[in-house]
Order: sequence, then structure tokens, then C-alpha cells
Amino acid sequence: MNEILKAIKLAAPKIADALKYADKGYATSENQTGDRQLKLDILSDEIIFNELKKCQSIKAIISEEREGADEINPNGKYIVAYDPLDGSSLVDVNFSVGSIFGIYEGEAIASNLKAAVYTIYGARLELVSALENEAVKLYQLGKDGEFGFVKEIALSQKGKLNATGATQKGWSETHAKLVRALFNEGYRLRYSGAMVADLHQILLKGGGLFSYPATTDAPNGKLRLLFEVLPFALIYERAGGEGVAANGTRLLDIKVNSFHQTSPCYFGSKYEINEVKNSL
Ligand code: AHM
Ligand code: MG
Repeated sequence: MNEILKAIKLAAPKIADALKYADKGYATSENQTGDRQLKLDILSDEIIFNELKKCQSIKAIISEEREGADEINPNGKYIVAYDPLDGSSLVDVNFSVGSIFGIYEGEAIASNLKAAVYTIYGARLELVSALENEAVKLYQLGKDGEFGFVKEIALSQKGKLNATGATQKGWSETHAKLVRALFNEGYRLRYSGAMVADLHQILLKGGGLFSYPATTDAPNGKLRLLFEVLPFALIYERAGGEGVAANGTRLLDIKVNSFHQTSPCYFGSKYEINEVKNSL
């Protein structure tokens, strides 16, 4: 596990550098989900892949930007699934984006998720980890090129922020009512369009709700289980919050049938997730 964390710590500064200086234009390709790829999506994927493939403990690697699983070491213990550049549609406007990693032992299914890590490329390069049996920890890249420990992250029982995605005209009435009820209670709207940044904000401000609901045109939502939804579900649970699907099911209990499977998702502190459950 340490070896994987080290590989992530080597890859992240290279991506942060690429975001500053590399070509921000589109590539001519699409990824597995049909999203148009930026050259930076492809470059970030290569940077991470090249570091992870050196790890003896990794059996296979799954990326948002690749079709199947890449087998690395037949005797490796872990499968690492990652989104190399989450929120990349915001690169052109210089918003914060990130990379998300789920570390699975054996098969890549929710119950095997052992650890989750994300990095956020903002004014600072930060890394948040939830390793096996550990609290959620925040690190920051220092001038010396090392990630220094900043603090442990824990959610309050109730927050103040409400971040909800997707096209509103496609929301269900249940979702629209929930969002309205939170605003009526005094919650503030915060939504950048990069889940890493939006979920990071809620974690560090103590709580709130992030939701990416089912819509009429995407009944299974947009966000992908293996490398977006499940890693954050683990981090939110470890921080004292919860992650649930549209029907209130715990995200970490969802059956994963395919690498690019999506699910509607709600992440938050206890109070807001109770509101989600009560709204059903
Ligand atoms: P990406 O991995 O291609 O960047 O897509 C995922 C992103 C999330 O970061 C974000 O929450 C969501 O897509 C935003 O979608 P929308 O604009 O539909 O709200
Ligand atoms: Mg993403």
C-alpha cells in the first residue's frame, strides 16, 4: 500500500506541472464513456500509469481513460482504479481539478475497496488519503518537494453547503424538493463542476451535501463507481459522513458489474444524508 501511495506522490507533482505548462487543447479521441478527451486527460493518464506500473503490489490497473484492465503483476495484491484528471472540462477556466484513486484488494468490487486517495491541483497541491484502518488525512506539497502532513479531516454532524450537479430540467421532483428544502433551511450553493474540488470543499468546511442525481437522460447518473463514487464514499464514511445512492442504499454496498458503471450519488455529513433518506 505504501508503495502505491509513493507512486501517487510521484505522479501528482508531474500532473500539477503539466496543468501549468502543457497544451490545454483537445485531442482527437474520446474516452470509454464517450467524453471528448483533452491532451491533458491523456497525459495525466500516462503519468499515473507509468508510476503505478512500477509497483510490485499491483495486479491490474483500471483507468477512466482506458477500456479494460491492464494486467501488471499476476501475483500482485491490489487493483488500482483511477480517474487521472477529474473535472478536466474546467481546465480552460483555470479551476481546481484532481485525480482520484480507489485501491481494491483482489477483485475490483465495492466490498474490496481498501483505501482511497485523491489529489487536488489548486493554488496548492494537496493530497487526501483514507488508507486501511486510518483516519482521513490531508497533506500538502512543500517547497522541498515532499508531501507534509497537515491535519486529519473529520466532518461535523451538519454543514452549510449544498452542491448538486446535472441538468436541472432532468431532475426528479424528489431531488428538486430535497435541494429546495436545504436552500430554504439556509444552505448555500457551491458547485464548481469538478467533484474533487466540490467534495474537498465540503470535507474541509465541515459538512454539507454533494449530489449527482439520476436524470431523465441519465437514469444511472454520470459519475463512475470504481474511480469516482466508491473512493469518495470510503473517504466520506471514514470522515464520519455517509455516501448513498438515489434509493438510500449505501454506495459501498452497490454491486459493480462493469468497469465504467455509473450511479447516482449523495455524499454528506450525517444530517444531510438523513434528509436524503427522509426525502424518499
Ligand atoms: P470528468 O471525470 O470527465 O471530469 O467528469 C466528472 C465531472 C465531475 O467532476 C463533476 O461532478 C461532474 O462531472 C460535473 O458534471 P455536470 O456538469 O453535469 O454537473
Ligand atoms: Mg471524473
